[in-house]
Amino acid sequence: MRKTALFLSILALASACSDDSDNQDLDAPVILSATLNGEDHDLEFNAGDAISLAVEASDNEALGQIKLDLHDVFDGHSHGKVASTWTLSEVHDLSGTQTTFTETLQAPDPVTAGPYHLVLRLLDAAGNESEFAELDFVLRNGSEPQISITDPDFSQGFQIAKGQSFNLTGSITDNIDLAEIVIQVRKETEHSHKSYSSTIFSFDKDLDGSSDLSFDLGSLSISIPSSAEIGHYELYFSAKDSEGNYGIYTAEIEVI
Ligand SMILES: [Ca+2]
Ligand SMILES: [Ca+2]
Repeated sequence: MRKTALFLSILALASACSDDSDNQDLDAPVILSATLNGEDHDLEFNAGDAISLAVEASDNEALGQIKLDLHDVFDGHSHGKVASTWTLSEVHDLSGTQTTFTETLQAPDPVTAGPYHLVLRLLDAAGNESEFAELDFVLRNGSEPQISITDPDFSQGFQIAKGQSFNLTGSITDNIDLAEIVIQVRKETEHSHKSYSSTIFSFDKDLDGSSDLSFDLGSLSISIPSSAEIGHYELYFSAKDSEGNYGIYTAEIEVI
């Protein structure tokens, strides 16, 4: 009698174990690297470019799909007419546990110039989703506003103490008409998908009328609040023309 009960419970255990081994894969796949033309930062492309995407994908059991989502990251202000922007949404099947997905992305021409964003996600065969990877790039079409900063010289590395201010000298020009400029000093967090944890300086100016062919920065003063956290920040400077093109200038600032 006892033996039978033990035998039954061993059977039950064996059956539970076998259920466990049939259980779905619970580990999400991982994007090991993602590049456009072999690079993953400071990316700039032109309208009409053929751009090579390469994504190294890995999963513990079996890869399922890769999802590509490309869209503009314009600031959403509605004035100025909005021409066609580059969007792309694709899903491709993957297999195996380790692969490098490659595809040539064809930038449209004509296309609105400005900042764009390619977001990548993986699914494994069991449906687990990876963390996303993002590739930010600036697309040019030749008629976007041109931003020229003559002082300070950011190429040498620029430090500023919190509580201090510095002057930005330079000019912005456009072939037809400038509509708006935005200047920010901000800190980007990891996985920041369009959000910035801390913007410590913000300047926004609308430029209306066809006379605004050029805008002289003169000496625009940028103040770093004394409450700012020390660390690396991005100076983000965007100028929008009346056709909706954005010219983008970025530089690194170290707040000490
Ligand atoms: Ca998995
Ligand atoms: Ca223009």
